[in-house]
Amino acid sequence: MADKIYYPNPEIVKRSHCSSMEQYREMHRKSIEDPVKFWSEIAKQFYWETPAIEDKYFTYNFNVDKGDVFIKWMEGATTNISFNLLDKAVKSGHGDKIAFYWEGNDPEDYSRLTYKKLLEETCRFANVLKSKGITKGDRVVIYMPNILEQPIAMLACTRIGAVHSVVFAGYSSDSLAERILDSKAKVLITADGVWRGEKLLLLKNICDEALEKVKKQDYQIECCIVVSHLRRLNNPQGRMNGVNGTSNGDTELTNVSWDNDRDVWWHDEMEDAEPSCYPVWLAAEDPLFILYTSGSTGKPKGLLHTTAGYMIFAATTFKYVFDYHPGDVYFCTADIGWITGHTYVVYGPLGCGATSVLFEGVPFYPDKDRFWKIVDKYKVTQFYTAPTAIRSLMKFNDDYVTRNSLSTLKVLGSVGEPINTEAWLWYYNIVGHGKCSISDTFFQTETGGHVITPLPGCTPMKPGSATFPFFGVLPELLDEDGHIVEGEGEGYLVFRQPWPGMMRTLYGNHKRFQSAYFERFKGYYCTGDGAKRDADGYLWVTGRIDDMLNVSGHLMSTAEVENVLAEHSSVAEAAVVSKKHTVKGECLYCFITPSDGKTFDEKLQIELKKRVRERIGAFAQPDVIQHAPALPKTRSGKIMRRMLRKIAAGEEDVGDTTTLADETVIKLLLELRPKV
Ligand code: 6R9
Repeated sequence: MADKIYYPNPEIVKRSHCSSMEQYREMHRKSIEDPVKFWSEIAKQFYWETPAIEDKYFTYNFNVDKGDVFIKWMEGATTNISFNLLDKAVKSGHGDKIAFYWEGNDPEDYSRLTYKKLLEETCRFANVLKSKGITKGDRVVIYMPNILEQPIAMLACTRIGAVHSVVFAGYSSDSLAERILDSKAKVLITADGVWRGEKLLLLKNICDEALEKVKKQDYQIECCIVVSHLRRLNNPQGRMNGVNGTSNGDTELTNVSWDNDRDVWWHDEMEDAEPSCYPVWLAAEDPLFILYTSGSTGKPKGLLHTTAGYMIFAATTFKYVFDYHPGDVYFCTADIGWITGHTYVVYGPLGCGATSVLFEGVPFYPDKDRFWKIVDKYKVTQFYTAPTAIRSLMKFNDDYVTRNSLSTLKVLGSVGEPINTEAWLWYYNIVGHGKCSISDTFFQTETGGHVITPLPGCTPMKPGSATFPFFGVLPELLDEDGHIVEGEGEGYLVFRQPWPGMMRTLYGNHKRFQSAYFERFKGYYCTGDGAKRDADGYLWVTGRIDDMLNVSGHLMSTAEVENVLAEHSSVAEAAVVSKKHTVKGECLYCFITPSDGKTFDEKLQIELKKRVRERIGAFAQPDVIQHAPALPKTRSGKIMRRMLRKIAAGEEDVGDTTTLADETVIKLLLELRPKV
């Protein structure tokens, strides 16, 4: 662990919301000792149609032995998120403030949206949804790139109490179909396509495939609303549909397949829609959204977040963790399809009336300094990205960074996986010129918002440590037997009590919610991550301790990849483990036992990689596929992944093999290991 401590720049301390560790400790203590007082004070900044019932402000049970797990904040209160984020800003005279600067894949494509316009568009689209029969509680799936219609669609759902389920637009048609089916969505919202660097993704075609698959399962959505995005791009390359190479000018794309009974264009629907829509007042615990995350059994988990608690937690973490002040311009590079995008592109910033940059493209297009160009173009003060992006950018000459000024930056955020010291130092010194605070934010789709993080104006930073808990969060480290590890040590990272923004259940499966998160250690929420606490009390999240992989910040389970591999007719069995990767953090290393025991060739490897890409998404493509005539198994048939991990890591000694049914397997696997 790096011992050097980096203190916040006095300029940042001076303006910050929390400017000393004493203040942080005091606020944290109050938030734990009296959560009701702490959060009800914060809740005053929001509009409540009806107030919460005082003695029911916060109730929960984390202990499965005492009954069902539940978490409730602000019972009795009713509100509407879009009203709080938009109407309030407009009513208080900030209607002309920019909510989003939109920066397209191509630098020639950009636009902006004020709070007033965002409210109007949100209301219009809420009316469109109503016209399609959507009412409170109905599920709406959104499969879109980072374009302005995405936050509009999400906020329109919140306007009328519909539950959005955003599916990251890098997921395959299979993954999309699975999520549509699981949530029984009525409407799907998408775009014709999107450019990512020089690659064109035809999203509507992927939706068509998904909807075909859904139909085969006897389910049908009622309507698919399509944004005609490619057509409006300024850059001629963007306007081309790329498939048959014809420019479409102002006409709609000819080769977007269309089902007249089901598909409608967004712009046609919006044309006559009313720009106002009275908000539906929702109960504090009414569902807000579902967001799927990988589960260790392979089947994705639809995490459910609710209204009031999520809203106040998103805004509060945003304000403190990025030390947001009016006039700042904030830029988060995440895709809205992930929790980081939900909380820190949409709900958190808008909840604070902030101005954000929404970026559609990739860090390397048209050149390797795209992020830094955007920072200078919009005078960004807070920049938030993932370690995998930092690692891939630091491989290039520093000149790509230093030829831009970056002088407006104050806070640099990191999220998605542990950030290694080298990447932290590069971020701090080269991007931040040694004067910015780094917020290494630990959180999960489950936690809704930041739970362990430094605060820019007070926390002395240690490279690679997410440092201390946010307000309302009480972490513990537990050993195998569930005993609390006091002081310096290592263990399972768990939380002892809920904070307002954490998930409430798995959609339609409360049993699985309890068994996945609350069975292992009674009375605690178990994150699935391991962590260390050093002598100064700093927390260092070390990574997943379950069968999960984190590839470039995308979480997936070994089981889901193994299931896809094993479906191939030439595969008898598959085992997947994670291997360290310099840019992606981790990558997939797969062991394959061919059905006939021997046929393992290049063709099979290509087919398997393609299959994983198609079934899960491009980000899940395995890096290594190794021939495994047999897998190391215990006598009871359990695959010993710990040995496979060592083989994948290039080690010769896999440890104790005496529990194996056949010890010779290891020698064979070591011999067959490809040179990578
Ligand atoms: C926000 C997000 C959650 C998992 C989490 C952990 C890893 C995220 C981290 C981090 C160390 C950080 N993780 N941030 N590990 N330091 N700052 O990524 O949500 O996609 O649900 O992934 O990501 O392993 O459990 P999600």
